[in-house]
Amino acid sequence: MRQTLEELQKKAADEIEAASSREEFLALRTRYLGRKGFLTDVLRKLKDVPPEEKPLLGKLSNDIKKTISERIDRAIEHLDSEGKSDILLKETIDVTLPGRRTKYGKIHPVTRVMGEICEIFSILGFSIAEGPEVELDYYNFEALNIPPDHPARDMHDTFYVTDNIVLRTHTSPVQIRTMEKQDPPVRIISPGKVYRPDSDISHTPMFHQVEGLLVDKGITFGDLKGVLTYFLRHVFGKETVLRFRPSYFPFTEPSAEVDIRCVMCGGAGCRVCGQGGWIEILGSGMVDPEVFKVVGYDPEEYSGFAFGLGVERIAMLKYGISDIRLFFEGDLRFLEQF
Ligand code: 2NM
Repeated sequence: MRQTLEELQKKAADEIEAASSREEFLALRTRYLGRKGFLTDVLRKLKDVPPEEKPLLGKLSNDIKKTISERIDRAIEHLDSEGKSDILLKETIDVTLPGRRTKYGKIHPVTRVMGEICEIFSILGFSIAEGPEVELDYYNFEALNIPPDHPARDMHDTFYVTDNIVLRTHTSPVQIRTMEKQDPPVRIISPGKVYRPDSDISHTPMFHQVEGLLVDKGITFGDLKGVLTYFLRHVFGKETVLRFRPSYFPFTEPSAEVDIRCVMCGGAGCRVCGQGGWIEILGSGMVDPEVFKVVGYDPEEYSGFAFGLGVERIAMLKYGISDIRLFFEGDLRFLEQF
């Protein structure tokens, strides 16, 4: 019996020595110490040995059991800590490596030009007014001296929502709404989206406009010229040459369109200016007395000027972009350049 026990101890020691994985150690524990294990088997036979040998053999088998159990425990513990240091080694970070570059977004060129325009007018004391893009026919047309069947309605085709509701074709309705609510002096610009069913290299069904309105006592066409000259020289450079050309709008009288000397050819004639040497940049005029009457201003007491411009058009000229649709395609190769 003693010999069996000693052989068992030797065999267990060898097998523990040879094992290397957690699974193997656990299997060894079952094989030697489990309910049907070798050692349990031997211990069961202890009842058949002579009584005088029992204490010694009992102690020996308990010692062996304890030793095997401890060795397996230690081996597993060792394995665990080795595993942890393996992980720690593998997860080491080299803090001297350069970081990954973050891709920053860019401000959309239309947003950027719109911001620049607002900035210039805010220096001149204009504040920003906003209003709905889905607008009543009344504010979009009628209050602006454009009655139903007026030929000026053909000037801008319109998206109709219902008989009397439209997608605004310009931001002038914001100025009507402002004048309805507020007595003069008024000094506002209204930036925002407007809608017209056009589509080609210079028109999209939605585009951005900034309109301006200044009303006070004694405002003249000279004020209009001064403000618009200041504005355009800030956008296109202080040497910019301007031309005020008579025009017509239903809501202004007199009306003028403002041209700048072609930014591409300097006036010699090119593709951008259609060989004319001038580029039309905005529409303007003295607010028609009929519009003042609609909002309850006395045209004998007050006068004012208004203007409107397309933001994409200005951005195209500023950055030399030939197709307006590039602004709306979301192509990063285009957008990243701004
Ligand atoms: C333009 C050209 C000329 C304009 C007029 C008004 C209002 F509401 F005061 F009558 N707002 N905007 C106006 C005048 C707009 O855009 C080409």
